[in-house]
Amino acid sequence: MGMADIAEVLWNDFLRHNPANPHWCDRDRFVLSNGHGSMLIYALAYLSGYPIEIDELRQFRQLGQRTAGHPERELEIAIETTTGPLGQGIANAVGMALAEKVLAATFNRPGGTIVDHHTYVFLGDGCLMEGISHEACSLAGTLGLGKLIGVYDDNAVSIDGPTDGWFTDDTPARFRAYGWHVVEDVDGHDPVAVISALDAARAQTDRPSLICCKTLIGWGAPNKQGTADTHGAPLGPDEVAATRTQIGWEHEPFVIPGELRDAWDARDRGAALEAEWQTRFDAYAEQWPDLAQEFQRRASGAFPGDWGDLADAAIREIAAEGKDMATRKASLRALEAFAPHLPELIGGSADLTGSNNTLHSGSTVMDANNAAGNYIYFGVREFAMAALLNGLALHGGFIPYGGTFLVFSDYARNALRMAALMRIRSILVLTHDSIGLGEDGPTHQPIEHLSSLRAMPNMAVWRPCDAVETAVAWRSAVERDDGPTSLILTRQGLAHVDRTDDQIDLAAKGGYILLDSDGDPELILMATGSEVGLVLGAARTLMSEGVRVRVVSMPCTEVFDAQPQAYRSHVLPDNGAARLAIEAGARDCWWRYVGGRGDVLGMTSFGQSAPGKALMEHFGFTVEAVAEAARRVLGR
Ligand SMILES: Cc1ncc(C[n+]2csc(CCOP(=O)(O)OP(=O)(O)O)c2C)c(N)n1
Ligand SMILES: [Mg+2]
Repeated sequence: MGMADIAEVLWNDFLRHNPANPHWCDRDRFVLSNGHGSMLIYALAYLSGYPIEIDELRQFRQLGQRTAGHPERELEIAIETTTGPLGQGIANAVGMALAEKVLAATFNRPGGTIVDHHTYVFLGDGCLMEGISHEACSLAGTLGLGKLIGVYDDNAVSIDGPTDGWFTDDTPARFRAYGWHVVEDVDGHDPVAVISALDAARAQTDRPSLICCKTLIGWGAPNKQGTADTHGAPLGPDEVAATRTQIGWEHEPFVIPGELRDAWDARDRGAALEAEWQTRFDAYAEQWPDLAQEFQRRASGAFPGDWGDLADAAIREIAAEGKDMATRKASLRALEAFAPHLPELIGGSADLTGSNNTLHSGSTVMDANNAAGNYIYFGVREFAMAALLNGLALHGGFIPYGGTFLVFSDYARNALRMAALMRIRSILVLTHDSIGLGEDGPTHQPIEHLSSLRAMPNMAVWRPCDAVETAVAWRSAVERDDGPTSLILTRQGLAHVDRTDDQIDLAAKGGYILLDSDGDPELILMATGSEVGLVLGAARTLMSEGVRVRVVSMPCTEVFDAQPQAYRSHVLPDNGAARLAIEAGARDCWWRYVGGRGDVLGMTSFGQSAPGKALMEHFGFTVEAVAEAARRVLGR
């Protein structure tokens, strides 16, 4: 209710969208970062003519309804992103505005403008209190995202009451310090004031704008407006009746008079806007046919026609090179192989470019002076980086990736969760993956991170053991179009593993037999990443002692778990073999693979500061310790 007046102005007088085609690539983006006000967006979608029934609004927050308490991504009804967790909507919006700026600089030509839209975002006190708003808005200012327009719902209330006890920032000064254009002291209930503020914001093309609107929460409810009581709780029948009187609304609940609906209906206007764009695009395609085709490919998310063959050839080439290297270096090798064929790859690092190896030779830096880049220095902003990746992916036209140390995935974690929930293709390059990183010590050594990322539904976690598996992991991440991937990579060097062509293909199944004895295995050793080499060494020792050993490399448990039962039980047969899993991280997720007779070698404490090799030995990650544990599970 408090933002309805602003929304009415924005949606009726400014927003360029087409309710009949929510996928139109040059539509303005609208994000409700204060997503708890989700009834507002459902109402806007309904009134504008999106395919949503009034009955769905009636069924607000009921099981199976699209009108959830906080919306999921639901493009059909104008919902661009999930905005339940405060602060992430504004960060997603920064990613969307970034996407627009880069695409425009890449594809627009003099006299041929095909990318030209705004990103509007509503945000509240909660979004501004959250730290991520600092990370994201600071970067948006530096990058000069001129088509990003934020509208701040300055109602001085959050759930616990009037905010003067916990939120007294000078928000306009804060945003000016970020390099934003700020329109202050706008009466959010005065349409004329809101129109002129939006006009002023749109006139700014080289920096983002924040419009600070003073509003009354629960506007129109005579006894409750302005108080935290209206934040989420129903007004109750008496206050609803009083509100009806106050605003002069005489119609039955959920009945919208025809003339009002007609006035709101944006379908004709939207169709005309898209048709005008289509005419522009057709003229562009006449003049720049190749660019137009590439734009359409990017916008639709299709791969280049020969992608499959190119990817196969690249992986075979990396296998033929047979090089020992850290998997973080192998990640760069894979990027070098794939990026030339996938200009939609856009990436960066949270100030660890040299450590994460995210800058490939085809990278050009995107900054305020060069919008047509594909590499972003995100600065030390892990959470914003992950949320911006989500925004880039949601916008379309990009496959985004971002790097940091695995241990700092915690900082980014809720944005990773949103990527998984919204089925967003974002790729996290998470290096320095265990105590094996060494001297930086336990603050930098991830322990529980692998298990906790694997516990996240729909997050694919790959921990490859050499350059070949790393390339396979990158390919899988890129080709996955229904969720994010975490690539977990070592700092330290790892040995190349020889494989047959079949084994290279099987690696894409997430788990496969890397080494096998003749006959039924009596012992199955499984490992990921840096521990695969140890397991291979131990297997050879045990084989020389006459043990029938199988080694399973399990770079991605999620992908392995999704294989047909027949394949899984071929790799891990239920034949009574003793099983041992080894991973230099928390042991939690391995018990389900080792069975009652099995054991897991992993970490049960934090690490220590020492050279990586010394730590691996200290914590029992040696060939001899693996062989010893194997003899134990075998009962020898
Ligand atoms: C990250 C996060 N923390 C907590 C919440 C729970 N929550 C939802 S709304 C809200 C208060 C937000 O205040 P404000 O943005 O001022 O919203 P208003 O009440 O003014 O609409 C809180 C704490 C949340 N959704 N996300
Ligand atoms: Mg508020």
